[in-house]
Parts: sequence; C-alpha cells; structure tokens
Amino acid sequence: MTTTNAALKQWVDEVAQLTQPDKIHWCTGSDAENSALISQMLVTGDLIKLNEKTHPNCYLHRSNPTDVARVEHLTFICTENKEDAGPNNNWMNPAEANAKIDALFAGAMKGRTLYVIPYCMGPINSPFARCGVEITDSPYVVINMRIMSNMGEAALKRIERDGVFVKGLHSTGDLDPNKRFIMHFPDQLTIKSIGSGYGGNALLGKKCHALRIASYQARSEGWLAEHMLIMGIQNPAGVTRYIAAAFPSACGKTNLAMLIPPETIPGWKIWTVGDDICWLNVGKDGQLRAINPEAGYFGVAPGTNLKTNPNAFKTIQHDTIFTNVAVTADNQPWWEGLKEGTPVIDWRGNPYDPKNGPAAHPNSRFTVTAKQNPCYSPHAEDADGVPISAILFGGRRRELAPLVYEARDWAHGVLIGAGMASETTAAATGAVGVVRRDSMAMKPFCGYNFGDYWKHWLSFADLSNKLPKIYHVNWFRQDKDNNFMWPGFGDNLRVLSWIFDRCEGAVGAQETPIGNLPYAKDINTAGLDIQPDTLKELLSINQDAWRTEAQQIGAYLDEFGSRTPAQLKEQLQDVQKRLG
Ligand code: SAT
Ligand code: MN
Repeated sequence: MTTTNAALKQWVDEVAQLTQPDKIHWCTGSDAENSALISQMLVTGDLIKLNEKTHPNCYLHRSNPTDVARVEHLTFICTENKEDAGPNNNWMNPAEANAKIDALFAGAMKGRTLYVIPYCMGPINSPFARCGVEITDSPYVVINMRIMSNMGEAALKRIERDGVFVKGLHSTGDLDPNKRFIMHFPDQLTIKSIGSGYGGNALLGKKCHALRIASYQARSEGWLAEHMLIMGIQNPAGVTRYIAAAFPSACGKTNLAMLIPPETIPGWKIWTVGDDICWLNVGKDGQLRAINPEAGYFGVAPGTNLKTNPNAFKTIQHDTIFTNVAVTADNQPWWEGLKEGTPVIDWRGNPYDPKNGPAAHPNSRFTVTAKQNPCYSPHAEDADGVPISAILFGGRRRELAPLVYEARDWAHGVLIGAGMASETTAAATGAVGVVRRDSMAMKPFCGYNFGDYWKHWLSFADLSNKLPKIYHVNWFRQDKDNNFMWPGFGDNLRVLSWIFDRCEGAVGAQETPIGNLPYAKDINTAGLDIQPDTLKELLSINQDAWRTEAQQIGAYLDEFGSRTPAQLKEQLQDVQKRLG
C-alpha cells in the first residue's frame, strides 16, 4: 500500500532514508493486521496473553522500568521565538532540536519495521476532526493507536481528500533515558519523539497531537483543544446536559466520566462522551460544541474496581491491553485497589514482594475501545459534537478549595481556570503530591505561551453569547487527620446535579468573594453519611487563606510578563477587592 498524497509519500521516504528500517508497513487498521501484530508480539515477548477464560483477548505489556510515565523535563516546544513557547514549556530552537533528534533517529530502525499509521482524531466525518500520520517502529504503538484513534484506511482517505495532516515521527530508540526527547514543532505541524515506548510519549495522536499541536492550531483557527472529559448528565425528567471538565492526569477524569449515580438519588443517568481530551468549537447555533478526538481510553488501572468505577471495570474485562499491571497465579491482571485476587508477579515481571513497592505500577494503564463502555453516549460520535452547558475546573487540593463554586461570568471563569493548582501525580515522572499551578490542567500540554492561551480563552466572550457557565470543584479536601471530607466517586453526582440545576436556573447560590457557592440545603445528601459540620466546611471559604492564594495567583500571572492579558489581572484585582 502507499498513498496518492505526494507530501506524505515523500516524508515516509525521507524518514526511511534516515532511520534505515528493514521493512515498511502501511497500516490499514484491519482485524487481520491487528491479529498478526499481536501474534508477532507474543513471540517477541512484547505482549503476554492473560487468562482467556476470565479476560478474553486481553494482553499485558511491560514497558522498560525506566519508561513508565510522561517525561515533562524531556518534552520541548520548538518555536523560532522562545517567548511563543512561554515559561510554561521547555523550549529549544527548532534548528538545534532537529539536529539533535535527527542524529538520534539516524539508523534507529535498523533491523526493525517502520509502521506508517494514518489516523483521524475525532469522528471520521466531523468537520472538527483532524488527521495525522504517525511513523513508528513499535508494534505496541500500532495496536494502541488502533484503539485510541480512527486508524487506517478511512483516515488515509480523509488525508488524501483534505491534503493536511500532522506528522509524528516516533522510535523507541534504545530506551536510554539520556537519549529520550519528545519534541514539538507547532509551526510545522510536526512531532518527533525518541527513546520512550510509553503512553503519552509514544502514542503521538494523544497528548502530542490532540493537545500540544492542536492547542496551537486551535488558537489560530478560533477553537480550543483541552485536557477535559466530556459527559452527558440526564436528570430524572429525561433532560440531558453536557459538561466538560478539566482535571490534571490521574485525578479521576475517567471515573467521573463513567460515574454511576448512587441508588439513593434515583432517576439520574450519566453518558460518557470522552474521558481525557475535548475539542471545543463555537457551533453554527452559537453554542460551544465538544467532540472527543479519541476513540478509546488509556486509563489508570490502580484503584479501578466494581465500587469505584463499575463501568470502567466492566469495560476492561475483555479486548483490553494492560500496561505495567501485576498478574495473579492464574494469569489475571491485578492492581492495587482491585478487591479480588492476589498478585504473584509484579509489574516488572519479578515475583511479587511488597518490600519492592506496589505490585502494579501506580501509573499502570488499560487501553480499551470506548465502544465497550456500558454508558457510552449515543451522541459521542456526532459530527457536530455535543452542546456544552458547563465547564468544570478542578484538581487535588487537600486544603482551601471548596467542594464547588461557580464563576460570576466567563472572564472570571477564565481566571479560575488559569489559577488552578493541583498536587502532582504518578502520571509524570518526578515528585508526587507537590502542589503546583496547572492552568486548565494544561501545564504539560499547552503548545504555546500560557499568557496567549488565557487571552485566547477570554476572546470567546466575543464569539458567542451562549457560552457555558464555569465551575471549580475539589473532591480531594482533607481534614486535619488526613481523612477525605467528601466521599467522591458516584457521590460526585450530588455536585453535578447542583450544577445541572444552576444551568436550568432552578436553584439559588450564595455570593462570596471567590464566586457563587451552593447553600448546604441545595446539595442532595439523601443516603449520604456526612456530618452537617463537614458539609458546612466544604461549602465555605477561609478569607485569610484566600487572600494568600490570590496573592500567589497574582505572582504566577506575573511570571508571564506582558503576555498576561490585562483583563485577567483586572479579574484578579476584583477578587482581591471582594476579599478585602
Ligand atoms: O501518558 S498519557 O499522557 O497518555 C496519560 C496522561 O498522563 O494523562
Ligand atoms: Mn490526560
């Protein structure tokens, strides 16, 4: 197979010249191709077959123990002008970056097969979808991309029709962390990644394309590429509203997107549109409309069980690729938080010994098609996307941030998103549990200067008068004994239903300096074991602490110098005035 697109053909030829593969394979995305790759990987040991009786068509992949998460310190945005990448990114001059990484690509595919993966991010017939081609020497990447995107012949047809595509070049190299780089050339719509076979570093359609490159493209084209789940919330009257919610990696986006309402609040239903990435466009009707550019879930395994996320649990019982989980004596996948089974082999492939840490890596993952999700929205693949009623921002905040509060208007909401902070997680290498600013949960993913990004967000107020309401939520507040104050998981519906009612104009709120908070009486606590004092604390603010927070947000906004929009600083000053 080859292509009628001359630019694509030429690029594949050039890459083959540079990387010197033994063979070139154009991926069609067919079942037969997938089976052949799996058979081959079972022979090489890249995949291990799991228990066919309990987990039909499930496989385990163990990545190199030094290659288990995104590497933010090795991820670069390469624009001509350093300021355009901003203090939120690592920057390298494009010429230098190309020279450095091309030297590593030289001969990197000797003895290997070069796979050409045409893919489409988003419903294949959607005007909002975008295509790319990933070249990789990793069959693991091929079988994952097949789940995570619309991969193969249909995507190639669209590329040949549209003529545009994002170029992503990937090689696992020799997996040496010292020769690992994830580089983005947004002006060239190009990604080059070497030295890692893991998730966000290697499945280039995901964070590299659908967030870093797409956010850059979206800025010039007037849309938004965001690190958000998308879900439908259906109330007992049968009305469905859609929300998009930004939380940093490993903060529960997948769990929220698949939520099952508690039995004590009957009549509600949740529909998943997406669990990680959201592309937002102003539709013909003036409403902000969302598509999920992904076709599958690359979710965190630890903690997933029948209680925390029954839908995810059911989704991953068959036809799933597990990465870096442990296994039981009868070859079932196992991770911390799974209620049944005992691990005997840890994620590294060694006999499990608790002295060596957890059995499954804390960032171990499952890859599975969204179609297996029992609550997959019937509108998830609508070409025009779903209309968004509310946008949620949130993170892990042990202290300070109340359970939920509402922005006064769009510009105030942009300030809330920009000022977001969260504790770091195992999704990226580095310290875990450190609070850092993570604007719109995009700190690792925005392909350009945050100052310009906030300005772009603010500009939507000029594009539409039907913009969604904006909220901040925090499921992670802890008391002085480090106990979580809010039960989270399914009970988060109690907050979502308040937001739903606010969108309907059906419920009031108390104005505070930081935004509108629910009255305790308006949070449905039927069947919930929570002390009135705890709820009161979750729904109140500490003015002193918020004055300090506002000051810190101000210092953070100043880090972006003249790129920080004046309007955002005015919003902050308004908050500070209200705080006194
Ligand atoms: O590794 S990924 O970037 O794909 C997952 C995540 O960190 O959100
Ligand atoms: Mn993510």
